[in-house]
Amino acid sequence: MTDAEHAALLEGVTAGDRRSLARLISLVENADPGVERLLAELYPRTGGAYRIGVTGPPGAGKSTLIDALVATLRPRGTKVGVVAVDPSSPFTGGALLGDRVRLTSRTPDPGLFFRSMATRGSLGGLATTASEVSDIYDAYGMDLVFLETVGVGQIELDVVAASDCTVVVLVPESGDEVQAMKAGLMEIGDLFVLNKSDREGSGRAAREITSVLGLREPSTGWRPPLVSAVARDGRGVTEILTAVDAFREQQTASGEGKTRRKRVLREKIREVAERILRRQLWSGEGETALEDAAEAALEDGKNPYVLATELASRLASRRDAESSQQRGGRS
Ligand SMILES: Nc1nc2c(ncn2[C@@H]2O[C@H](COP(=O)(O)OP(=O)(O)OP(=O)(O)O)[C@@H](O)[C@H]2O)c(=O)[nH]1
Ligand SMILES: [Mg+2]
Repeated sequence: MTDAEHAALLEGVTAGDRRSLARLISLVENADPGVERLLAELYPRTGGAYRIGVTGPPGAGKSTLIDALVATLRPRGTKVGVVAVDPSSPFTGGALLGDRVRLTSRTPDPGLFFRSMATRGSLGGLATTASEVSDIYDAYGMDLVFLETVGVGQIELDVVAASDCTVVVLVPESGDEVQAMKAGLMEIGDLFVLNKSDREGSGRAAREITSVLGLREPSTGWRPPLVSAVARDGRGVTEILTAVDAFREQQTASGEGKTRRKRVLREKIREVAERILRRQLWSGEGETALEDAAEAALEDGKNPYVLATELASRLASRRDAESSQQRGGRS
């Protein structure tokens, strides 16, 4: 990318141009080598967007809930970006609840953007990519970012760990499982939603979930509330937004939000630094040396563990030499 293209792209994103937004997100997803510089230049524009992670068992209604939230938030003027990791159902942009709100006009809404990402094929580490996409939304001018992921594995949990507030969506059928889930989902939620409350058994499930939540030690002065919802009809949405606001205020007042933010930043810096190092390692002769090592292992029966150890120290000393050269060049 030329400097002019680079500048035009950044200009486009901060001016609210959707095509620039989509383009930059693609560069981040592909872990394009120039992307750290672009993100670094965007960073001063961030800080305005609140990030809400939405997780829970498959099919709990996470996407439907985000759609319902969007249908309530957009008419209020709140600008929303959504990142969904491996969604099996499409987002409607609130259009399903379009009887109440008209979001189905032909011109795309500049204050709403959805992006889906596949677990497989993300080159930069999924949690990092999701958090970088959030930064881009933030710089674009979004007020809220939703990160949707199925709460099943570590990668997914890492995604929500990078959010300011984590919403765990459960369904009445989860009632029997909550005891077992205590160690996982039940621990990461700042707010719990019992979706599909129109179904049988929702009262009992609500009591069970509440009792498990009651056991949780509110070490940070916040006891996660449970909100009953019927996402398909938009029921419970206002209550969820109120609870998020209350959490947000509590986090600011207690200083807990800052502690969390630091943890998120530490992980971000670690991940990006690792990505840069990895890219530098395998650039140029790194890749050739790797090819030679594989050849030696296969054809000459050399020990791959020994080869890897030798290669690692060669690459490390090459890096040292390069960086001292750079230092010398600059002074
Ligand atoms: N009865 C009932 N069904 C609902 C409700 N909310 C969502 N559903 C239905 O549940 C199904 C799954 O909803 P999704 O929003 O795709 O669920 P999800 O959690 O995003 O699913 P994954 O992304 O695949 O994990 C859909 O058929 C929805 O119409 C609700 O409040 N009540
Ligand atoms: Mg979904």
